[in-house]
Amino acid sequence: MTTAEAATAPVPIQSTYQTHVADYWNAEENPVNLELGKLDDLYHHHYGVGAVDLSVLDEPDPVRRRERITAELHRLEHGQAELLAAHLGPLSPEDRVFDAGCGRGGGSVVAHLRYGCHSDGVTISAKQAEFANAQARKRGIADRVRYHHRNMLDTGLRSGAYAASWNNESSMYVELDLLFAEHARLLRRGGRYVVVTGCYNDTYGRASREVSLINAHYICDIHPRSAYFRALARHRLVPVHVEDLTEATMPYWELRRQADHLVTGIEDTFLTAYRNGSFQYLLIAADRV
Ligand code: GPP
Ligand code: MG
Repeated sequence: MTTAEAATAPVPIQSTYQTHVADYWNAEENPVNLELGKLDDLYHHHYGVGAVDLSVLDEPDPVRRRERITAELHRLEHGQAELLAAHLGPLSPEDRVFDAGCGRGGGSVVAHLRYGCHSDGVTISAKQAEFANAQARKRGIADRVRYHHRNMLDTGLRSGAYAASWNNESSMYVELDLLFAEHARLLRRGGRYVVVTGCYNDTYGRASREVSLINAHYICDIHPRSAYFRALARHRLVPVHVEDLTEATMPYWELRRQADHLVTGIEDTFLTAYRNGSFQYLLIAADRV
């Protein structure tokens, strides 16, 4: 058997909320995701980190300007995916990883290219799973990188079969206790879990207006920072590295808000949320003990 599936697990009966989330992702065709992904067939559904080359905004030729902004945003998103992947290792080509909420599949490809490992990605959107599998076939890696149309809370994948797993901006769609119970089940002892997430800042108080607007925009439910650590501890996941990426992601949003051909309308809300201290962009790496 080349896959860690115990059996063919259909998408379990899901809540009305989960159906609406799936509807969103089945319909989603934002240029900010498709135009960036097209550049090298790495389709990401997360934001970027790192310093921006602002000279792209001064490009005099309007067509070239658009191209350079698109490429710069993609470079920053790719940098985020590489940062997450770096925390999964070391891994060998025999190892298997689990990509929870895999979207159009970019993160699993990044992990595979870095480590040669097998990957199972899970998405609640049939369309995303189909798209991601087509990309893996096109790259000739479909025997090692597979995407499944399933619920990440109840994957049907094999217990203890995974050396590493992650959520890249997908944990705000689910109850953390259910999510971490599934990661703890799938990870072998000593395995590594990584989450990159937007969370609301407990020191601010409760969810700010901007956090609520982000929730409404994506149909998600952003958790407070504290909820992550409580839930990880309840599920034998012990943080080994915590990084506040808030400063590192703000340049991405500064550039994205000026990318007229790519904006979705949520850009200023993210910047305000980060600036008023109500929202944080966080990476947590944890060991499964
Ligand atoms: C980005 O996906 C992430 C989410 C939708 C989850 C919400 C994330 C938070 C940090 C709150 P995307 O790349 O599809 O979004 P967009 O279309 O805006 O680029
Ligand atoms: Mg995006």
